[in-house]
Amino acid sequence: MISVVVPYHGEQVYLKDCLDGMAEQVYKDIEVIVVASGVDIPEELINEYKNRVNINCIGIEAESVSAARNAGMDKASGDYVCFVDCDDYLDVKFLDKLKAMAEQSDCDMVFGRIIHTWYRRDIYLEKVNELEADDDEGGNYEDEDEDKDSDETATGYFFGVEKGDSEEVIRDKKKYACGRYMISKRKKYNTVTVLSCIFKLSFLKENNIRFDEELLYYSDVPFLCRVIDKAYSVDGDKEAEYIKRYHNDPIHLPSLLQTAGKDDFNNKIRSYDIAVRDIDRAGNVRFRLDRKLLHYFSTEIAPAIRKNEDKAWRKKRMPVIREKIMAMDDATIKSVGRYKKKLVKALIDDDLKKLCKLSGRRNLRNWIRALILKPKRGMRIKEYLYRHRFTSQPVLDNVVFLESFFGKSYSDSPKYIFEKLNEMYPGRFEYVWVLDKKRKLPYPAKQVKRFSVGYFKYLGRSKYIVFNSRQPKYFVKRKGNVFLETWHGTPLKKLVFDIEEVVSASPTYKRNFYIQSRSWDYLVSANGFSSEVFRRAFVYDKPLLEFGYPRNDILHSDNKEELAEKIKDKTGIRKDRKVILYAPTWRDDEYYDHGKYKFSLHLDLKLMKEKLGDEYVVLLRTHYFIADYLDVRDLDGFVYNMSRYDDIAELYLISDILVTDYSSVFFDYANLRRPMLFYTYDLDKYRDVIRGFYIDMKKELPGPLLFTTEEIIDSIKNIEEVSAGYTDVYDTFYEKYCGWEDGHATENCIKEVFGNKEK
Ligand code: C2G
Repeated sequence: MISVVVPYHGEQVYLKDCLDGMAEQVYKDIEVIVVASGVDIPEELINEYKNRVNINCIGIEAESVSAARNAGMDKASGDYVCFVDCDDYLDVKFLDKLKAMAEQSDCDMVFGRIIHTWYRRDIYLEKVNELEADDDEGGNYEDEDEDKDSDETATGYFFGVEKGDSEEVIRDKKKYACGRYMISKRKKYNTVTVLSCIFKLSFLKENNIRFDEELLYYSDVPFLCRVIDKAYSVDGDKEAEYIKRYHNDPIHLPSLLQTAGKDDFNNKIRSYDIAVRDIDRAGNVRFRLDRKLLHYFSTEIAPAIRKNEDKAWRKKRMPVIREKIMAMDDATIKSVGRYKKKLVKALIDDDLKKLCKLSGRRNLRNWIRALILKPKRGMRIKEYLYRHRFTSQPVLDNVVFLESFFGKSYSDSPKYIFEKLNEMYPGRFEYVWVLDKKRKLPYPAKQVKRFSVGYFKYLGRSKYIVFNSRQPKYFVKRKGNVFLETWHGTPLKKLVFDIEEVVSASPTYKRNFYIQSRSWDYLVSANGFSSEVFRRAFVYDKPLLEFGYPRNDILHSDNKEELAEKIKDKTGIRKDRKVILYAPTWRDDEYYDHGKYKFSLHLDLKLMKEKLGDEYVVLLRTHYFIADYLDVRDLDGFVYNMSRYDDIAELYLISDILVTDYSSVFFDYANLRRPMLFYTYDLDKYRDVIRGFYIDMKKELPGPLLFTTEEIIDSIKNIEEVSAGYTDVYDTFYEKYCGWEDGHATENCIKEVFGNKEK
């Protein structure tokens, strides 16, 4: 029998996946021991599994993984014991394969391999099945690069293979190099782990091998060191897969390592100390462990010493690491490369200057190497200038730096803030606009391309920053900076921390968003609903500007008709027809590349021309993420492609009906109280699979959900009747989402942010 010990510390959301993985194991002779440490036993959940798997739960007071694993081991009655974290899950054949190998070679320990994923189990399995199906059709998913970067069979890899099978077994190609982010490319993850292994219980007991309960982190290291040191036979099977889940929400649901923080020097050193205490000084395990410490010293500690100006910090760390390294065998130090040897010498000589010089030179070498070898060379140089030059130069107190939709247009709230600032405070500020293509602007402003040197210069030096999306990850918030984040829409689609599973976005999306939004000083919210969502989904607790959207002021202006005439003149849209604006959003799952999305037109514009051409024209407006520029030349005079037109608010003004889908455009358009139709041909997929919505579209939207072009045509032909059916719903909708809009949002936001800051 195999006893599977699962430490549990309240992570209910994950435990189900873990237990499903156990219940579906091909090898049935198992006992699962869930050990709740410092939290209530999840009895209800455990009971649900009692008839599917032999399962028990015990509770302990201590709140540590080591204590939980030990308690589990004490309860275990199997021949073998296996440790599984409750946020991970096993492939169904995992235990079967390892048990077979353990018996075949009479091993004290057998290891499988770790596959990293960001997905919950059902999505993971779906992806694997898709791949296997593709594989059957001759597809090839093996990816050498991914393979090199993963720390699969991390344990075996770290300890070498002297007691096991050939290196091939451990480093063989990965079968499931699949899914955009399914398998992490990070190498740095803790590489010594008991996960993905099974151990002979009698062997552990005879040698009194347990987890050190003093250690909150890295207790696997001493445990494994002892196992390998004492084991008679160790073997590995790459086919046995342990699925390790990365946590994409390190803020609310951090993994143990994510709580350790960046500077976990003390934790690592303690774990090293305990590990060396009980192993053979002259043995191979000690040799490898020491090399690992030397690596840690050269790649992390030395650069940290170089970068950290804090003398006390250095003083504490240098002697500690020196003592460890001095106690090492000469042969170990001789075995490392020249650079490490020199660093060790500087450390032993207590020559701080030399140590910093060496590390600095290495850093420069790595940087140049990366520059030569990696793409985006120019970007790296500019980023370097940003970090090391522009952000050290004085802040330009009168400069306002503005960007809308990543520099793709002169539009949205930043546009209106810019114009109003010029009206309210003529000559007080200088302006820099991020714009991919030069525009004629109504007021003087410098224009820089996104990611040009000028862009980085003003990103680094401008006092005021006004963006409607996120700024780059490496943005440095400077003392004196005022960051006004206008955002770009009332949310229908779930945002950041409200999204349970980030399937399409980068798995680091939540973490990055969290870091980026820490720099914001003000966030614009158009209604109470948005305020509530932003506070929670962005974990944002700084001031909200609750006046409505600056970009919507124009929709409340007294001279709307006059403006509309001018816009029609400017765009050349024929005036003898009414205007339908079709403005759909983007689809997360249809993309070419990062930020470049596909759009396939489902609306039959030819049919629309045939049926509505005498009375209407259509403005086709795709989302700014859409890379496809739809060719509608054969519908000239009926369809106008306005996808590259700067400001959608101007298109709202000239249109009589809006057709959209899940885009936030409808919250804004409602300010005009004009009719809206929702062309939601893929509603179920979009809502349930891709995103998840905040509101019930069927109940709350002030217009019908339609699924075919025929239905759209029919509704347009009877638009008055259709609209009449939504009068009450429209009123409620308007009240909830447009209630704050009074045409003065821009002015009010400016007063808050720039108001009392006269110089
Ligand atoms: N937009 C546009 N043309 C479209 C769609 C959108 O100009 N065809 C503009 C509108 O100003 C809209 C904004 O882009 O309000 C955001 O677009 P959404 O379709 O709502 O999608 P997204 O960019 O994902 O933002 O909280 C808002 C959400 O984050 C949605």
